[in-house]
Amino acid sequence: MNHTMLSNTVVKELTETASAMVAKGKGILAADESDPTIKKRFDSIGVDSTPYNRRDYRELLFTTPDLEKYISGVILFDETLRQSGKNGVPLAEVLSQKGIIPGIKVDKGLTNIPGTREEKVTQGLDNLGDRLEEYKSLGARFAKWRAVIKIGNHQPSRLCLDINAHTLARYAAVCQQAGLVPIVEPEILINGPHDIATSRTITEWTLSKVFSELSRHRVLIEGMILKPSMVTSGDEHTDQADIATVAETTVKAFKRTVPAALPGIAFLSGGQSSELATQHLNAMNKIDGLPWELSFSFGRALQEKALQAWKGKPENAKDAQDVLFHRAQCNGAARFGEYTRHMENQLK
Ligand code: 5MM
Repeated sequence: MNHTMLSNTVVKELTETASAMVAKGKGILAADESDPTIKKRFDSIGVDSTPYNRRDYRELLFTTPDLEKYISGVILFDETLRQSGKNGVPLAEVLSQKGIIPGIKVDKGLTNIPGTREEKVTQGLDNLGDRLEEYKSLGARFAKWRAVIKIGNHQPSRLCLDINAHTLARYAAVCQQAGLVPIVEPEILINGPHDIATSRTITEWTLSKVFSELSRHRVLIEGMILKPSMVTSGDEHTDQADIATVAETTVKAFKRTVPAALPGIAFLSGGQSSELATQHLNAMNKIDGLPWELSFSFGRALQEKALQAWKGKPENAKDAQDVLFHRAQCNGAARFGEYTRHMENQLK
């Protein structure tokens, strides 16, 4: 039987938090870039990646007026959860005061799997329970763990999928025991010359293994969120599948492999342009009879344009916030299948 070790109170808390994370018309902002990733982002606008600049940038994002209309939760990096804004209020509290749920990335990055051609497994299970207790005391109500699967010549290997599915399920079970909702993120990279059919096959294979392990580890499906890649052509494939095909193929693959008990699927953007990620989400939400909420948990597709507008200059803060608000609003509309290209010209 599932989740026998969780008390009724914890089951209720997990279920309610998970549903709030995928509330209609809203999605999750992924702002949990690790130090090397945020450095790369800051390099692109010529800003030094210091703790102060990272704090200023993330405070700017979180204090965007009315962000809570379209953003249900924010994924933070360890450093950010420990930082306070300029007025001394912890950034996690800045979010909770707006009704946005703070969450925390708890994985510790990737390492090679010996015996494979540089396939990766995610690290961070050691002492995870203790770390979660601390994160909870700092205000986090959900967690995130990202596994990375690469499509290539004879890749992913069975070993890579087995290890990552097992690790994701171990992480999810430990989170729920600590009372935090796990976001389970098996990212299938967009990189490569593969076609959309290959992407669908690998997605179905991955998701079926992940849910089989989640069930084996007695994870409460109603108290978790899945954060997957959309099913697209590889970015080097010459004949890119169109928006309708991506939407239909993605929904078909998920219907085959994802239990209806799951409250929601919050897609990552994975290197798609901001507009295309929104268009794909919108097209999926036009399809009738979906058993789960189809939402977003974008990093780049929400932040890219705001980062470019900011450029590290305090006088650009308002413009950057307007741009973030606008992207969140477009994705909020896509949650109902009501986004139109016309909305792109309606930046305030
Ligand atoms: C925001 O980026 C997250 C952290 O990445 P690193 O640990 O590599 O620094 C990342 O997990 C992100 O949450 C997902 O990849 C979704 O972001 P995108 O940009 O793909 O929507």
